[in-house]
Order: sequence, then structure tokens, then C-alpha cells
Amino acid sequence: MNAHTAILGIGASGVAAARLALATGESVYVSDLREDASTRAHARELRELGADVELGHHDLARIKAASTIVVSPGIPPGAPVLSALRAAGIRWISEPEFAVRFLPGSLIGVTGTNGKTTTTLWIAHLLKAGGLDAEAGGNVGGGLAPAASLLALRTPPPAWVVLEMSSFQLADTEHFAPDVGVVTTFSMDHQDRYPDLASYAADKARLFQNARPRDRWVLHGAQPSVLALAGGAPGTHYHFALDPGEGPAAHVVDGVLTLILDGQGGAIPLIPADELPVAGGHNLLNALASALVAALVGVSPEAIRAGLRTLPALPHRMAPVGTLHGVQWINDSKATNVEAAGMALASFAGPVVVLLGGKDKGEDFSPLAQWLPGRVRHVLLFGQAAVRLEASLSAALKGLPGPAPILERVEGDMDHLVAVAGRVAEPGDVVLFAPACSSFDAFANYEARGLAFADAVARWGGPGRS
Ligand code: UMA
Repeated sequence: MNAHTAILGIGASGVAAARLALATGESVYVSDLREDASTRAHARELRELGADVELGHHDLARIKAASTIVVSPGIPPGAPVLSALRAAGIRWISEPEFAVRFLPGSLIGVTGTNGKTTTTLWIAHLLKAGGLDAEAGGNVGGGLAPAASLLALRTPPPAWVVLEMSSFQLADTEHFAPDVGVVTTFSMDHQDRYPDLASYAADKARLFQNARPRDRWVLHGAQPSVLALAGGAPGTHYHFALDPGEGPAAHVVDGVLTLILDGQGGAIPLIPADELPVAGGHNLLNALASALVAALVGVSPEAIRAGLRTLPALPHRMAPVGTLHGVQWINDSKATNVEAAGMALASFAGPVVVLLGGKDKGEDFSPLAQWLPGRVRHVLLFGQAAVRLEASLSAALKGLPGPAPILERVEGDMDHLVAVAGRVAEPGDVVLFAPACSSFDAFANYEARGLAFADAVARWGGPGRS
């Protein structure tokens, strides 16, 4: 009898894993608790390919009978179906763990709290610039790259696969072993799923669980939390950082992105930072990490330079929405945590009007305060997190020197929020939509929230229109 695979969840992960399992001749049972237009459409697609799909119910007996169980990352560890499997001593894996069984090429795994999607896509871009057969995928989402299993369906499969791995996906890995592993940043996030930093770190650290002496690790050298994740994992550890002080392999010297790699004859200047086609200090770090990975896998400095000059900008990340009456509007809806919003704020000297709010994940907001005095003129607080944001920022601002911004809570829809921002902004200001919270209090995801912001700015159109 063919191997039997059970797949839990029929979102992007479940559909991709099911298609891969079916293509390899396995019999497939897919189940999802949700029964709506979207799950029904996915069910129809998979049934046509030969899968057995059940909506509204997980049949535990059928799941237990499977030789492989693939669980979608959005199913929380405490979900009844997973508790039942755990109680029965039955193990499951995540979708990328399943996919890599069918990916014979070299694997680059990218994780981190922020910057992992950009870095994943940029590494693939630089490898392609060097003539390598490389594809990006994994957690990326937003239609920018496919789930890992869909890469495994390509014939022939890519020689190089660059996979973004979320902590949820890393949690359920067993044999996942990247040839090159990258950690972009690490700070607390997803507090709605993790009880503490240690358990979040434990999942992220699974990137290193099967580390071999030949592996290469590319790490944010200025973040002790990243270096602690890697610990003493076997393999060669390379650091990237803005400051050349600590001797990282990739850094910035006199405004020029520079690599220093053993056996390559000293410093290799790449391109001046101001020639990168994307804004933001954190993008400089993403570019350094990507260039370092490309160099480690053999892309020439010439090809890296050409690739850096053509790095693609990603939607909803520091994306200019337009300049209206001297005010620049920036959509950074992907800033779904404090670290990301802080990095966005740090990219502007000021004056800034910043829009913060959304679903409260329980994160400590007070570190945001350090970016406000002297830079931010006005903070508009919206959504479910507004009250706690206001309390936490006003308390943290008391201990800081410099002119404090006005904190103002705004109720109502996106059109109203944008109109208030337009009213308080003055010519020369930046209005920065970098919410520091996830979008799920009012939107399906950060993309829908970013689109709503951009649309509202377009509708508003300028002062006097509110
Ligand atoms: N469900 C059950 N039983 C349960 C609970 C849930 O059947 O007990 C069902 C839900 O009804 C739902 C499915 O399980 O239909 C869960 O789907 P999912 O949330 O895992 O979504 P997918 O569409 O499979 O998307 C996932 C990633 N989503 C999450 O991790 C939440 C996508 O990352 C990723 O692009 C995709 O797989 C392909 O790898 C997005 C994301 O937001 C971009 N990731 C988070 C992040 O980056 O911060 C982690």
C-alpha cells in the first residue's frame, strides 16, 4: 500500500504539502476545522487531484493511522487535535520539514524576528545574479514566493533553495539541516503563542539542531541574542554588522558595504550604501547578510555588486505611498512588532508622525519610546492596543530627555486615522505607518492593512479634504 499522509490545515501550507504528497504517489487525507468559501475552494482543488478532504472536523483515527502527519504552522501547539496526538505519543512535522525530503539541492535556511522575508528573497536574487539556479520560498507569504513544498514540485527541483522559516515551522522539524543558516535579528515576538522568550528562542534555535562541521552560519554580529541562539553549533560562524569594529565578515566602511573573508585577499568593497535601491538602516543589514551568503556559496563580487544594485523592494515594508503637499507617506504595515517599528523609526531623522496600534500581542511597548523624543512630533494610537500603548509610552517617555511627542488615541476606521494624520502633519514631515502590532484586530493580515492604509491615503488626497 502507498504511504499514507495526513495533513492538518488547508491553508497555503496544507495545500502545498498535499500537492507534493500526491505527486509522490502517497494517499492523502487533509482535514481542517474551518468550513468556509476559502477552505471549500482548496478542498475542491485537492479532491480533483485525488486527496480525501474533510472540513469542519479532524478524524483522529485517520490521522493516527498515517505514516506522516504534516501540521500547518497556524495550528497552535495547544489545539485539541495536537494535544490528542501528543497524548498518544504520535509525532508530526511541519510542511517545510516534509518538503526538504524532496529537495535534493543545497539548502539555505533563514530565520529571525525581523528581516527574514527580505533577506530570503534577496539571497535568492543575488544567487541568481551569480548564475545559480536558486529559488526562494517557505514562510514568505503575500504571494511573493511559494511554500517549500511547491518548490519541491518543480522539475528539476532548484539546485539552491532559500527557505524562510518561521519559529512555528522550525518547532516541528526533525532533520531540517541547512547548508547555510541565517539569523537576521532576534527579539521577543508572538507573545500570544509563546509564554516567554526562552520558549520562542528554543523554537528558533532548532535551525541549529542538526548542525554539521561543514555548515556555515550567517549571524547578526551586533545582537547578542542572535549569537546566543547559535551558541557553539558545529560549523563556521560568520557575522554581519554595520560597524566594522567587531571584525564582522560583512560590514560598512566609509559608507561602502564590505566583505572580509578568509583566503580572499583582504577587504572586498561592494557598493556604497546610498546606491542600494531600498531605504532603511535595517535594509542595509539585510543587504549585508544577503551579500555574505552569496559570497560564501561562490557568487563573484562583480555579480554581487550587480545584484545589490537591483535588489527588489518588498510591498508593505518602508514602501513610499506618495508625497502630498510636502508630506511623505510611508507604509510599513509589515512592522508587526516593537523591534520592526523601532527600526523603521530609526531610519528617519524627523519630524515624523507615527501611527501605532493593532492587535495587542502582549509585547512590552516601552522600548519604542527611545525613538520618539526629538524625532517624532505626534503619535497616533489606534486599534485594540491603543490604550496600553498610550500608558506604556507616556510612562517610558517621562524618563527620557528631549521634546516628547503628543500622544493621541484615534478611534474609527482607516480613513479617519489617515485624515487625522494628514491634519497634524506639516510640510517636510514623514507620516509613518509602522504599527508595532499585528493586524488581526481589524484585518485579515498585514498586507490587507497596508493596502487599506495606502487606499485611505489615496482617497484622502490632501489637507482640507478630511
Ligand atoms: N486549523 C485547523 N485546526 C485547528 C486550528 C486551525 O484545521 O485546530 C486550520 C485553520 O482553519 C487554517 C489552517 O489550520 O485553515 C491554518 O493555516 P495556517 O494559519 O497555518 O496558514 P497557511 O495558509 O498554511 O500559511 C502558513 C503561514 N502562516 C502562518 O504561519 C500563520 C504563512 O506565513 C506561510 O506563508 C505559508 O504557511 C507557507 O509556508 C505567513 C505568516 O504570517 C506569511 N507567518 C507568520 C509570520 O511571518 O510572522 C508566522
